[in-house]
Amino acid sequence: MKKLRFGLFENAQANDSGTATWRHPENKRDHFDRLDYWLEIARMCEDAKLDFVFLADAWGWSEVNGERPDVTVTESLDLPRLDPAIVAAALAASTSQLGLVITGSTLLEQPYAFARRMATLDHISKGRVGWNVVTTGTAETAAGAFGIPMVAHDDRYDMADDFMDLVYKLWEGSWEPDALERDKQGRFADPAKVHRITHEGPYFKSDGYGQTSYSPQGTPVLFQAGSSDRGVRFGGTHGEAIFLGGSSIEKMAEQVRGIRAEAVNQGRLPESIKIMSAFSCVIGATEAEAAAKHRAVLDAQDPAVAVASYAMFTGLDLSSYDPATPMTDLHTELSQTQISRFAGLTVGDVLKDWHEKGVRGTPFVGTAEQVADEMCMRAEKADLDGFLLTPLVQPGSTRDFIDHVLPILRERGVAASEYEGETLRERLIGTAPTLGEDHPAARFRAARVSAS
Ligand code: 9WY
Ligand code: RBF
Repeated sequence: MKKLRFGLFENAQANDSGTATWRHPENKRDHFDRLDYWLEIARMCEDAKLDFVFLADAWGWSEVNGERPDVTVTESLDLPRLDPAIVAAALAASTSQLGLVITGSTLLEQPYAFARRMATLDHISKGRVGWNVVTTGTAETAAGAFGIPMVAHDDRYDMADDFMDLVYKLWEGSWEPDALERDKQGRFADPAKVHRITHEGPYFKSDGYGQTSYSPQGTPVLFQAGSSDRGVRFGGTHGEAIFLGGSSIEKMAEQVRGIRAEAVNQGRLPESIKIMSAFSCVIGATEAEAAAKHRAVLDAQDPAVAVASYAMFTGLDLSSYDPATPMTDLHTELSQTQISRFAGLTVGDVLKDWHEKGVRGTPFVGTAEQVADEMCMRAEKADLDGFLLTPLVQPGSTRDFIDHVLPILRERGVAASEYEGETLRERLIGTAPTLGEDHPAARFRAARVSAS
């Protein structure tokens, strides 16, 4: 079996992923706005040689029929939160090897400024940065806050394709990798190697020079998590690492085949994309202890969270439907995955389930040995390259995984014990520090553009 990769899912807010476990007595996530919280998490991950910490982001919040329910604030559903790029910058200073992956929205960011921010992070972290490209699941409330029109789901992906072309030009085409000379007796940089870029796309325009020189990875490692049809097409085109929501093994195996086939359609090697499934677990010394721990997590949560939280991801008020309504009768322009993953279930089923799962799959509850068995089986049967650990209680859930499951996976030879390579791309994707020639960004490289 191949060596698996591991990342930790995090979020710079008190809760995440549609659940609200901040009240759990051992959960420290309510202090997400203190640097100490993040320093502890990053230290724990780097000491355990995890590949990266991932910070999700959504900008928006929950509204039900145009109103913000009080539970959004009383249980802290996406309000308040911090800026993940700034948290990542702080962690670049406190770590030396851990990958730092942040979510960035192609709907809400300004590509010229965003390209500079990501390149800055890549420089100061010496090539440890990744970008989870999202079109933003909470597009409606976020668009209102930004004062821009709402853009429909698939149109947001067209916009994202245009955004990518522009940032590729800035990262790959403006400064050649050897433009900087920093020679006090000579010159700082070679003018022949700093190119003007122009972009006249359907959504974005730019004319000028990238402000950052070529960073260690050029383009940050590109992550993608969209599992709608249009999202998979986008991921197969641009993604280097793809997150799956974590469902049944059969469904994941089908998704993995679809993603690899899409990569081939786009002229890329199927194995050039690393696919990582989200995975939550509750670990105990015995099954009974694990089950009791899981119950304590569920009991810490206010049941009123479910309706508001589902509305945040889809804009739909599930409590207003007949519980017998098939989920496939619903439609959203926000996160379509949150409808399609429930095919075959009813509105009533989902309302019951959401409290336990939110946007994640069902947590796996058992002993460390059972968790390790489950992970190996999922990886093998669904052809996964690794897991995105989605903790229920922090730092406890991650600590449990590191202390009890990781040693078993190491013993079985499926988890690395040391960091190999310098940059995140070398470690995670297993290639050179910069993008390969089969990636669409390569067509914007300065040398190629000036030769044509
Ligand atoms: C996240 C993980 O509808 P899609 O499934 O194509 O605009 C829709 C877009 O938000 C979603 O795409 C998708 O990218 C949702 N998504 C995530 C999905 C998964 C499976 C593991 C992490 C995700 N992280 N959407 C984010 C995120 O941080 N922000 C976001 O808006
Ligand atoms: N965020 C979305 O906006 N839409 C999604 O469909 C979505 N699905 C997710 C699935 C999993 C398994 C995980 C771990 C995260 C997902 N997220 C999604 C990201 C994240 O939880 C969210 O954007 C938070 O910032 C909101 O609490």
